[in-house]
Amino acid sequence: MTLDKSAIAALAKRLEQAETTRTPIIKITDEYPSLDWEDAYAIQTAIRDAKTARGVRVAGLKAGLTSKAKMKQMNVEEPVFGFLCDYGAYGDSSEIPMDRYIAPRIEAEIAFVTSRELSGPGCHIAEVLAAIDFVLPAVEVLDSRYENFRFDLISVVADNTSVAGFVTGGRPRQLAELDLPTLGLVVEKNGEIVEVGAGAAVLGHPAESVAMLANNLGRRGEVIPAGTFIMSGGITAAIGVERGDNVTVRFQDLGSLSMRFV
Ligand code: OOG
Ligand code: MG
Repeated sequence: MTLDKSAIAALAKRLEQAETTRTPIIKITDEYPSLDWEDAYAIQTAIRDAKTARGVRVAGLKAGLTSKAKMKQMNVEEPVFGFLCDYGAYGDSSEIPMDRYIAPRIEAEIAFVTSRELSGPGCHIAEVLAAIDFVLPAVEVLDSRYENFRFDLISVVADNTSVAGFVTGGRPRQLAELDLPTLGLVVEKNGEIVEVGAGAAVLGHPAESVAMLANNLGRRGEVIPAGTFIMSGGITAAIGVERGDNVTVRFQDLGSLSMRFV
């Protein structure tokens, strides 16, 4: 930890303002080159606390940069973790207003809802599998608060891992009915196939990223409560969207999700 409380609070405020005013900022490590992981998660937590104090509900948790495609796209090597907000939730066939975002991107993910608490350190995939209530398809809407998506891992963690929203619904299924590593999906933009992928893109098995999330939270004195909606990380590279774009993701066994950017 390199920053004191007031510096953490000031950076949290700067990032939240960038989100609410849709005005991108220079990545924070340009100003504070020695920021570490602890600083980054402390800033993210300060953003969460400011939001919940205003009545925002945390709608779930997420892992990111869990696939080789995403790590390569973002030029980073480690997963990151963040939280989802109630105001970012969209159902299937939603219209998503472009004016809420700076430069949104979308990516396809497998999501879970848990039926019991998961905690780290020491959480492993078998515990996660035992705690999955059901599996559902999801699309994450990302929007970096940094200019031109220029960021590093520390900056992106502080920016709540670029969370902007999420679309979910589709056909929820029991884990035992599915083979998650071979579960395929097709991403279409305006009727054209733009990405294809399978669950194994996420750390070999998407439940693996939930174990990593529990272990990351454990280091910060937090747990994944029972009943948590968790996005396990992008299977495909994120694709940019513009006003008028229609996106449909077809998931094997989990139905499909559609959205229109307006
Ligand atoms: C960082 C967030 C990555 C994922 O699923 O890989 C992420 C970004 O790409 O802006 O959510
Ligand atoms: Mg994601």
